[in-house]
Amino acid sequence: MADLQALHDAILTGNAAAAKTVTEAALKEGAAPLALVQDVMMPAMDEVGKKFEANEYFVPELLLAARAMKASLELIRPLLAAGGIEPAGKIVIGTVKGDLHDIGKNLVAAMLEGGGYEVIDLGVNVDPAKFVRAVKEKGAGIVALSALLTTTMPAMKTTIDAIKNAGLRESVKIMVGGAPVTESYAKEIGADGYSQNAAGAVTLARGL
Ligand code: B12
Repeated sequence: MADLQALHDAILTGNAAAAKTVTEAALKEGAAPLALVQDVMMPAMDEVGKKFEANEYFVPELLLAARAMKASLELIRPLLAAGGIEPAGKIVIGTVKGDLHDIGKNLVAAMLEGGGYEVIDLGVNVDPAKFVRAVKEKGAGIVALSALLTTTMPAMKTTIDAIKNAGLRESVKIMVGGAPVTESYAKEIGADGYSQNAAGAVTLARGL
């Protein structure tokens, strides 16, 4: 039985090699990929965040933890994406301007791919104009915006406004998410939907 506490600890201590080894072992033993993410890895990341708030961790520790999480996710992501059957539409996704956090966004992208969507991932720190261009060029039906900082949440509104000003608001649905984002904030900025997590993002996209 793979030691899931070891996976938790590997992320908490930023040990990418250990995170990879334990993830490999757990998957080989039949662990559910999404459960590993939600029940082990995300709680470890939350603990990292708490240590950062308490001044026990600083940016280097955040970076190491993120690297360990990514090493593990590299193995998990293809499994999440493999679930899909019918092509359901095109989704443009990105982390908004000023924000470099992409672990959650990448998970959402993988789940949407798994849900049968073609996902166009614009990366991090994405300018509103780049979202507008991608919607036009790719003919996407949904735009998904991610923000992890309270200071970059307003860039979600700026992006929605840019889509409106380009005359595209009627042709796309916009969903938003990220740790500081709430349902009421989503409504306030004129988004069509919000989900707290990656699994919910697929259900949300279907609804939209
Ligand atoms: C890892 C990390 C980093 C890494 C990011 C590496 C990377 N490649 O992503 C690095 C070191 C670069 C970093 C930098 C900074 N960070 Co940081 N970081 C974190 C940390 C510890 C984890 C984030 C994470 O990956 N979580 C795991 C993923 C899976 O969860 P998630 O992102 O929330 O995503 C889920 C949901 O939110 C949702 N979701 C996400 N996006 C979307 C989109 C849609 C459409 C939908 C539907 C759903 C959805 O689904 C996802 C999966 O279920 C958090 C603390 C925390 N626990 O959140 C701090 C945190 C976000 N960071 C913080 C800060 C302050 C910073 C810095 C300003 C630090 C500094 N002084 O430089 C910089 C900012 C850099 C920038 N301009 O963006 C603060 C933010 C505080 C605030 N009020 O805004 C936090 C909360 C830490 C803290 N407790 O203080 N950080």
